[in-house]
Amino acid sequence: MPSRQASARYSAFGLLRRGLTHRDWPRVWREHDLAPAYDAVIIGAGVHGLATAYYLAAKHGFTNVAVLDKAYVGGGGSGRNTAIIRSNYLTPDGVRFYDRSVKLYESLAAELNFNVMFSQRGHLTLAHNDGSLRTMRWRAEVNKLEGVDSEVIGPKEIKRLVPFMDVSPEARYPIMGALYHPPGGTIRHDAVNWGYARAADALGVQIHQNTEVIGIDVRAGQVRGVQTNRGPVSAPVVLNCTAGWASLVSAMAGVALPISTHPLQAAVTEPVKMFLRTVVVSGSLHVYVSQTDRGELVFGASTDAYPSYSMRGSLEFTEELAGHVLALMPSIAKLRLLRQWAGLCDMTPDFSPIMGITPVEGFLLDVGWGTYGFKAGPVAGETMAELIATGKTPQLIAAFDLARFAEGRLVGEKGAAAVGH
Ligand code: PYC
Repeated sequence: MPSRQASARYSAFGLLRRGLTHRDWPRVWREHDLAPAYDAVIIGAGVHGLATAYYLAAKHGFTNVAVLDKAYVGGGGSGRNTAIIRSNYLTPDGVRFYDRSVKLYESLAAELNFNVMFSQRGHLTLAHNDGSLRTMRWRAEVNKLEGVDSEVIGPKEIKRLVPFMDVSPEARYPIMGALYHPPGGTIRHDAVNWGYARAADALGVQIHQNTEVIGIDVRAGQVRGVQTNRGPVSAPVVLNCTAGWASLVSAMAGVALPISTHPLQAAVTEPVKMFLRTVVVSGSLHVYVSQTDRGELVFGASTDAYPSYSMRGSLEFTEELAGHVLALMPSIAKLRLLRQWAGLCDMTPDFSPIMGITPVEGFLLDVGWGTYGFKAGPVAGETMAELIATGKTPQLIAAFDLARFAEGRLVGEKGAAAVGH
């Protein structure tokens, strides 16, 4: 929890006074000189790195921690996703893990004293053929066994939830059913990043923006620290929490990762009156959509087919997205797209993350987050903080270790992690 002093800085009275006078707003997180040594260095100031720093300080009393980012807080995947939260995965390992994240998100606003705008509006994954329907049933059964609220529903119930959807057999891609997951929904991703950053800062963690790691020091099989564009820093623990550059950063420590990096594009329309309450996903049509509180429709699709570090939008994406969306929702043909953007997705062979120890002692991983990283931020932070503080791998992430690729223990999550890949 934030300290009493920090809470006073953000009290309701303080908020009112500053709101009325527009003066004396405290910095949400501070700037610091880079110290020569820390107990732990976290690379990447996205939701994973910031959450790890926060839980290290809040739950384990570790505050001599630096979070380094080559750009700015939440400027990578944490600010470029479509902010969907859910736990309706396919494998028991996946379901348990993401369910813990949903639980942490449910109490996050109170925990951080920051409105993260979590809206549990329900999540629908449509099935347009027998194969998809079978996978939805499979997911629903695994979800129920793990205590997660999910069920397969038919066209009548879908129509009740999304009245404008054409659920008739005459639709171009008839909807045979859907996996309905009531606890799923959307969140305000920037607020989550800022909330964790503010709370970690208040507990004494140092956040260093514009601080690029350019080398990782390893001697006798043990990590010793990092080289940065602002000078060297020593630390017995270095955690790679990057997305997009995870394999390049790990290579600095001599650790090879089975990751290929692909851009994922998304787009948003002009705002219109609220008409879509639930999140709607169609794997077959490679599209997912939700409506924000401002009324914009946020769309995403599959990752670009080729590996790249480029974060630009493309006309091919817009054309394909429009075609797929209109097959599902012909009535929105006149809506105009306002913006499109891209984030980088580190894809692993089994569509599951890589978390935990590496052959280099003290060099830890929280990477390989594909298209599912934002929703895992809180649980990744909680479990990585526990690993750093106790030296023991929490059971919740044991299945996601790096060694699984060499030992043939893949966590086949493609049927639920992938949105049309
Ligand atoms: O897994 O829910 C998801 C997701 C949404 C956007 C990209 N992935």
